[in-house]
Amino acid sequence: MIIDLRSDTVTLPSPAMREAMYRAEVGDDVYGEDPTINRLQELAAERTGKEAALFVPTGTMGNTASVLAHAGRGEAVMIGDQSHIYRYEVGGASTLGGSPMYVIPTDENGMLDLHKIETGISDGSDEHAAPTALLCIENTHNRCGGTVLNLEQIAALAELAQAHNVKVHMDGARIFNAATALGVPVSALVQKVDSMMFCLSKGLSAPVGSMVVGSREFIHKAHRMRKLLGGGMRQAGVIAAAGIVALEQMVDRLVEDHEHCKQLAYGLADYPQIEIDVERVVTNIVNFSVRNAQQQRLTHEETLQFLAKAQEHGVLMGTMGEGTIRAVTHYGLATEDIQTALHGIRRALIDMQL
Ligand code: TLP
Repeated sequence: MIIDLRSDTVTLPSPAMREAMYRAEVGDDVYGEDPTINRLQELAAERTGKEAALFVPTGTMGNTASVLAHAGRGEAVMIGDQSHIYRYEVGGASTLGGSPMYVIPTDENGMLDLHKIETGISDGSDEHAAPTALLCIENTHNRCGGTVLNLEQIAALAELAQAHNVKVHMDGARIFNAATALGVPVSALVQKVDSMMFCLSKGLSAPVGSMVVGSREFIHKAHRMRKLLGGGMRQAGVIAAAGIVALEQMVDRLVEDHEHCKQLAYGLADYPQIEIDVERVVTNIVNFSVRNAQQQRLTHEETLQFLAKAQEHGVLMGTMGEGTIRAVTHYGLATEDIQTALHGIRRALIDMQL
């Protein structure tokens, strides 16, 4: 049996989702006539406390449509160097939108430096600099190990941006994990941002789909950008039906994924070869690295060998580069699976003579 900890994107739809997909009432969404999509969009807007929502096939399309809707050609997008939008979305803002990305460092908790933001914002008065239109933030933060931005941090970022007439977009692919960890409603976490994308297809376990939320006016623009990106989807109520189940039934169980992640982190911390900070594990992602007998962190090549060994022992994990390994807990994993995964990892360490 394989225990797949590569991502929460590997989750399979729940039986209730399959049933809902089978029974979904559908229509042509390009005419706005798919009742299931319309219901999902209303539900997403309501849960996040925003005026309107748009169903998109992927998180990447949701972020890209949002950035294109906020920032015009020649207007800069300010963004953290560890963010998903900057690292993993093929530079959409720049390649498609003609927006330069102004990159600032992300700290280890996914927070951006307020001073760097303030000094980096351009209001357009200097003809040498592209005026700043947008600040992008990420919550939870993927590369930082599922860390969470709290209400005060979000308020500080949003108020600073607003004071300079800069919009804020939140990549909230895992915002329900953030809300679970903080014990606050998602609506509170997005109240001060202009737009947010969240994924139905990660911890919430839907097979496909993400949502963009914001004001009615913004969603109208994002809709146009979705069209530009080829995202008109016709009878997609078949997949939106699973999204409704995701929002109605899969949010409250995220706490289980967080407990499993802590259990995994504490188990890993017992192995002397593993370098890990269990205190930083607050949601469903754990980052760690492996050290050899000389206390040196494994190189990228050695890390790949370790991951291949772990796979031989039934555990799949991923690498974030520079010797960092990522494991993600999710729906479909039981407490026993975490123990089994820990055994598999231990056997891989022994095989590698670490
Ligand atoms: N992240 C995926 C893949 O990049 C590997 C993962 O396994 O974590 N924002 C954040 C913070 C994300 O983590 C992801 C996906 C996205 C956006 C993009 O979502 P999709 O994959 O639906 O385009």
